[in-house]
Amino acid sequence: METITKLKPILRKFMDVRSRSEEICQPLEIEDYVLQPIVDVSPPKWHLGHTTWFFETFILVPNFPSYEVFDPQYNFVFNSYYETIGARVIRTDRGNLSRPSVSDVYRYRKYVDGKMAEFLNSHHMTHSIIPLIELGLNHEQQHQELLMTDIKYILGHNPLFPAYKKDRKKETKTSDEKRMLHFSEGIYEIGFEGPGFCFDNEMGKHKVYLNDFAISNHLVTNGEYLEFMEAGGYSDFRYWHADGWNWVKENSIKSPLYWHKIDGRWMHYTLGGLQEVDADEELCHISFYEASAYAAWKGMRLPTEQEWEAASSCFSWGKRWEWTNSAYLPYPGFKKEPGAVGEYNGKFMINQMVLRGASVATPPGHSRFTYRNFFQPELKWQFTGIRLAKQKM
Ligand code: AVJ
Ligand code: FE
Repeated sequence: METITKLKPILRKFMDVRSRSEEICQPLEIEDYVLQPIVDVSPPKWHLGHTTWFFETFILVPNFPSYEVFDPQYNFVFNSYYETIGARVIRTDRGNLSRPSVSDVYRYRKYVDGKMAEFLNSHHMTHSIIPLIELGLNHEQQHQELLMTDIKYILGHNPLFPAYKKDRKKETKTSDEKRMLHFSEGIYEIGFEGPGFCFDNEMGKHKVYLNDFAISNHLVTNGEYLEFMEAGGYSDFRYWHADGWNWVKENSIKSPLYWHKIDGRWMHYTLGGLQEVDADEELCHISFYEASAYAAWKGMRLPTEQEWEAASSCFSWGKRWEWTNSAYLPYPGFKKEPGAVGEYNGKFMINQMVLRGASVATPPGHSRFTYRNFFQPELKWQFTGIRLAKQKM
């Protein structure tokens, strides 16, 4: 057997990413692995299986002739949305599966990891396959973030508010002095330019014209958002989009997700358990509708994704995904890859908003300033926050 130090870099990276997903699940009890409390939350067990299925389906089956699939039925359970790959369990039913069991899924991971190691050391592993492996690894990292988000939702909607990790340390607060950063109108370059990995939705690099704008160097805090709540922000239609206003009324929305008023004090569920809301901490878990309404109440707006990208080297980011005022659309010259991986991003470029940055749940090194995350405007279970912008007068 080779020693760890002699592993190929790609195999080392593979093992690091794969083991991280399992580490995230370490604090869970078996029962936590199976729940799907809302359609957007997938059971942790499903994330572990689906990311494994991705390597099996897109790397091993097409490229490793001796490979035998672990279980031919798994394709139906762990295919997320690839029409090219065929029929699958409907998304709302992911939480109704007691089988494959958690231990089956861990055995599946071990089997595929072993075969991937064999494959990466074999002559079947060629240079042209590297981008697909990078995609598989970045895909698993995206699911690591989703795992954290979904675990928080599962535990945070249990009436006992169990902590994910009791000794979880509190987030550090930003100490930068708050101010608006001013940018002059002109041509800016947007999009990814190598080297390294990026998703297809970040390509290709292109020019945009931006008018003068100002963007905040900090994120909105809980205390600032509380002022909006106490000023009646949730009951004044003037700040809301029509869709947002309907959503507030239909769902009786009154606060960010995980907030509870207990004995007259605002508490919120955190991965360390229920805690008092800290006024100085960056606000988290709000929808695009809320972000947008808050900005309107302030007499400002959200930045566009192009403004955000152009300004991003001048502020710190990475603790909250930041809602932008940009619809998730293809960049000029966007091309879908042929085959199933062409379904990865492109077909979702409708009815979603772009988020920029990264969050406390993002694996280190996974994001970059050109990264485009995207969700529907009413979703608030991701670690989302608000950065304000305005036109320079
Ligand atoms: C980029 C986070 C919106 O959640 O579907 C996972 C990530 N893509 N598997 C999503 C993703 C394929 C994607 N988001
Ligand atoms: Fe996926």
